[in-house]
Amino acid sequence: MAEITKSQASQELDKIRPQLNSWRDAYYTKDAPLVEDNVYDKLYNRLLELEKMYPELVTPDSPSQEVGDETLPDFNKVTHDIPMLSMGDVFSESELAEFNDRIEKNVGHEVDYNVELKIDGLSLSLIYENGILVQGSTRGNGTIGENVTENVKTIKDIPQKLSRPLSIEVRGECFMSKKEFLRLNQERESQGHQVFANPRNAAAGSLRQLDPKITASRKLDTFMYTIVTFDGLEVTTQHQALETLKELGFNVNPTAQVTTGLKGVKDFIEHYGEIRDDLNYGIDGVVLKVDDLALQRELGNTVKVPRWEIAYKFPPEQAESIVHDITWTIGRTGVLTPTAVMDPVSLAGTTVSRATLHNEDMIRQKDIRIGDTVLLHKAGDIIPEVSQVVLSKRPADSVPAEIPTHCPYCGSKLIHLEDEVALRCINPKCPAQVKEQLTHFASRNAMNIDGLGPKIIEQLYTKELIKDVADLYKLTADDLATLDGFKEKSINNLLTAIDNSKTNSVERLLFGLGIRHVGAKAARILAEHFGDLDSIMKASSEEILEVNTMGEIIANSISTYFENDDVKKLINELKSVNVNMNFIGSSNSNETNSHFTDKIIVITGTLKDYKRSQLSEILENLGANVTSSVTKKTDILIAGEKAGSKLAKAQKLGTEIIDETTLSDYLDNDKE
Ligand code: 1X8
Repeated sequence: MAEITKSQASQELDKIRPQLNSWRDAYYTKDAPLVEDNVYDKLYNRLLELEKMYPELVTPDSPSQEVGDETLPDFNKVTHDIPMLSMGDVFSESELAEFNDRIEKNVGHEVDYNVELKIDGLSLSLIYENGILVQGSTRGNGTIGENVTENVKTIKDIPQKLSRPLSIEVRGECFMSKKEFLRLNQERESQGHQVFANPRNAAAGSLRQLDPKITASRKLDTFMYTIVTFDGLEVTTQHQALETLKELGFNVNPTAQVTTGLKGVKDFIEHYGEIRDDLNYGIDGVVLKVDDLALQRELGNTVKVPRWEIAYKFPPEQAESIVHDITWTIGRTGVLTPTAVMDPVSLAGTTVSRATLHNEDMIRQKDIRIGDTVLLHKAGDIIPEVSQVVLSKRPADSVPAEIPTHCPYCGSKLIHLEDEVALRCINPKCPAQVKEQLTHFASRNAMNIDGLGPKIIEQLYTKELIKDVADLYKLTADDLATLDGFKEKSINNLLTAIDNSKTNSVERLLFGLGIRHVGAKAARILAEHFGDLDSIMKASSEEILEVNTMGEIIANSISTYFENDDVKKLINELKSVNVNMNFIGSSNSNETNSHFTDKIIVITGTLKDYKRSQLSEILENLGANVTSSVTKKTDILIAGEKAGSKLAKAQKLGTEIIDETTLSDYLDNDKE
């Protein structure tokens, strides 16, 4: 590193500190980061470097002097009697070896480590009295955290009562699964709300809610990993602590291993570095803990971090590409979403050529322009995103990206509803929106019309054979014969599928209409409660509010929707073509059901048509649980080419084994 003078260092520090503080504020108090972790880390490390060079320049309010995290002003505070420390981190195997050397020198011999995954969530402390949950709190600044007890009580995998009447404090990580994160963001995007940048921010934003109902509506999970006070428990090692936590009723991450010295650590890091895309939760590294608790106490803590544990952080997976275009796609509720179209690059296991830019604000904040070279990463290991523009590579003639003022599909003026960040087209006849609505109506969880996907809808709409969902039921064989590639068999199949959908239980119709805020689940609850569509249409917002879990937003949205004369006309047309308007019951419900629903699935070998992470996502969306190793519990092994030991094991256990062709057949049946 180049030496710099004290006055240069001081000038640089004056720039770095406010920058870091504003990033920290956005990250911790607003749960909306402005930059990627590694961009923050890099500047933070520069701060440490300069302060190390000139310790006299350290100020009491420097970001380096804080333990981390802030608390929201609206929450009651709790004091952590035993501080929730952060952890030292290292970024290379050589630094890991230095950590191990220090320990061995201190102790005088090799030690056992418990190696655990570092979960990308937020730390949580839980206090039980006589086995009953009495307090849940966030880490806050390590000493003072936020009291989130009522919110914590809505998290399903946290026991309200332990299997034994102990008075103890335990700690762990609260996180949102990738699947729930995708669901929540889809919902938020369609409602015009700002999407969460990654599962960790979504978890923080969901836990740190003044209204516990909101926390309850977002599925949060936990992995607990520390017993802080033992209340007579006979536990002498970290791995016993994990076993005990499990016995007491907590969710414990199943991957932890004990290893002597650093022997097994490299393999552990390598393995989970490779399969992290396949896990349903985000991890950002691996934690090494001295296994022997007595030894932990002996080693003690420095001012900020324990000496007996360290986090190895995975390197960020990044790639560079050039933005050729920024396109705006429209959803069925009229929200326009910008996407950067780029040269294809390989990033964390998949080829990426598009990245969502979420909304106008993000384009402005990051000043992303056509022609820019950008750094890409995957948010929460899944969604390709632009981290930042490489300004040094910006062309001289570059101009800021244009934000459309009119709908690219119908030309109507775009607006922001209330104080939404999203740009919306509010023309109900906008062809792009209508096509999206038709596609939604036919989709699996709605009317489930097999074979009626976006491409066919596009043709039907362009040929003016359909303009709304009622027209689907008036299509004839002659109409369908005009579609590309449609012959007798395909015509009959589609007509039968459309005809069959008339007998669906009414929640499918209710969801398929695409009423704002009415998801598949709300539709089912309403259908079950009211029994038929007429009763729902007649219900006042007050009557809807009386239904369990329905809030004001849904209630108002439903009554407003059905007040509309065009909607009334549409429902009458659907009635006249005999679309069922009654609740039939769960056998015909809109819950996903496929060959893979509720199955525990392992994927192995090389697949031709699917990236592993994409396939995992598809299967998880069908309700499957994709795991990494074959055990007695595994229901299905999907075996690609060159499948090795996992295939042998599945054969031995008699597990159902599916090759790629069979897989495609099942998925084709499940589609649309
Ligand atoms: C933070 C985390 C720890 C563990 C997993 N995920 C984390 N984010 C673990 O110990 N398995 S420990 C920790 C901390 O001490 N700050």
